[in-house]
Amino acid sequence: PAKFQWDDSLNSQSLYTEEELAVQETARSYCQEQLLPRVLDAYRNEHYHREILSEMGELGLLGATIQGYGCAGVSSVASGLITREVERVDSGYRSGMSVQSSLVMGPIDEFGTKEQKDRWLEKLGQGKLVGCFGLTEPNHGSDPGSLETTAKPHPSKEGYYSLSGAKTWITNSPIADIAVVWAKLQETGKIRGFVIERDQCPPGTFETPVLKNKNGLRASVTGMIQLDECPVPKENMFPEIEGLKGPFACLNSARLGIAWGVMGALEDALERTRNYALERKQFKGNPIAKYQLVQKKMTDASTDIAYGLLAAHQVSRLKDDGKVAPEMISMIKRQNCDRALINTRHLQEVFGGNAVSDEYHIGRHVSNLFVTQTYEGQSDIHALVIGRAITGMQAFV
Ligand code: TGC
Ligand code: FAD
Repeated sequence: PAKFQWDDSLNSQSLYTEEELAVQETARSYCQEQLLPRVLDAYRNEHYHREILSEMGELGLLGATIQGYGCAGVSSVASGLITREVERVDSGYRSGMSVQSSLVMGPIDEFGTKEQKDRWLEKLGQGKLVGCFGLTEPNHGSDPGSLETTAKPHPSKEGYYSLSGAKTWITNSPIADIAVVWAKLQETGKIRGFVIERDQCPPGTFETPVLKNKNGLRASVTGMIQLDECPVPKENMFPEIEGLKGPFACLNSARLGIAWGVMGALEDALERTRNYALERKQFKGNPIAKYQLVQKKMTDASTDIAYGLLAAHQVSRLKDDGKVAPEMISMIKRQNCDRALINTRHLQEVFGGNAVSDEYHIGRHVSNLFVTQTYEGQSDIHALVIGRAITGMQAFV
């Protein structure tokens, strides 16, 4: 019989192609050598090192599934392996990357005109420009269909819309050069997507105050987008896509990335717990790894990682074959985020008092994983998306 590998219990590695494994290796080396040494400082000081996006761009990690524009054009599995490696270090680093790749480059690639793609995709892929994605508003999070930000013909600038409204909890907004913003077109009442360029906005029309003192995702930067009659050229609107389908199409990719990413965070938590439990001795000199209750916590985590990776792999292959249903993505986003949060919370106990020190990294993962369970559709919302597909009845309203 084959030997059981505790760090890949159901041998998910055997499902990846040579190219996918090479991409994973590139991402892993970068993350362990370049990101891990920075994360404690970033987390303590709530500071996002902007240059990370440039470094990721140089390695081809941004917009990795996009064909052309200097992007890597790899499979959704390879892209998932990148997010897994980044989030093995920190969910905030994965967040900054996911927004850039899936939520900014994604819609430009999928819905943009040729001019829009030529203008922004390559620079975003290189990390020379930073993007953010504004859907959530102070009064509308789980229910983005009710958003209040409006776009109307600009009263004094021919060929421009005027955008007004507020977005909140927006990853990357304080450092963004461009913002993909979803607003209701006054003429039709339909949601449309706009690309706003910071350097084209008159003072006071586009502000992105930072949201400080977060107790999770501190290694990423989060802010608002405040729009006060902000003039946006008509050619910066995505031409065809209308309604919630637009933002949700991008969210499908980002949510798939999160389903992979959180498994990386849980894998890191398990590895750190195992190392600690083998070293730490209590009661007659026994390593605490010898005790049944400690072993069960690690068994639960290992099982959920193995199942979560297999499910993410399956849904990614279906996506690339054009056979994915959004509810499949809801299922793995919800399940993997919930299991990652619950397991890291249990593993945290193995560290005893040391869990309180950030140098053991476990508390950081727990705080981050609460956020992953909340953004891009809180877990209960995804439960209702699946429930609707099972019963044919929506339970949101
Ligand atoms: P509903 O009637 O369900 O749908 C309206 C229209 O949208 C279409 N649609 C989808 N299309 C593609 N993929 C999906 N996943 C889709 N889900 C819905 C749907 O077919 C319909 O199209 P049409 O042609 O009929 O108009 O809309 P609803 O208003 O009932 O929505 C309910 C619900 C709960 C599903 C939805 O609003 C939801 O998912 N809420 C969660 C909100 C959310 O995920 N926000 C994310 C903000 S971005 C973010 O958090 C980034 S964090 C990133 C980081 O830092 O890493
Ligand atoms: P609410 O919608 O107020 O929900 C609160 C609770 O009520 C949840 O538990 C929810 O499940 C429950 N609930 C709501 N409605 C129902 C219902 N019908 N039935 C049952 N339960 C319900 N957004 C962006 O657009 N872009 C970003 O880049 C971005 N980045 C983020 C970064 C961070 C750090 C955070 C914390 C959030 C970010 N978000 C972003 C926002 C995120 O998507 C929202 O926080 C999330 O969608 C939940 O919305 P809400 O916070 O308004 O919660």
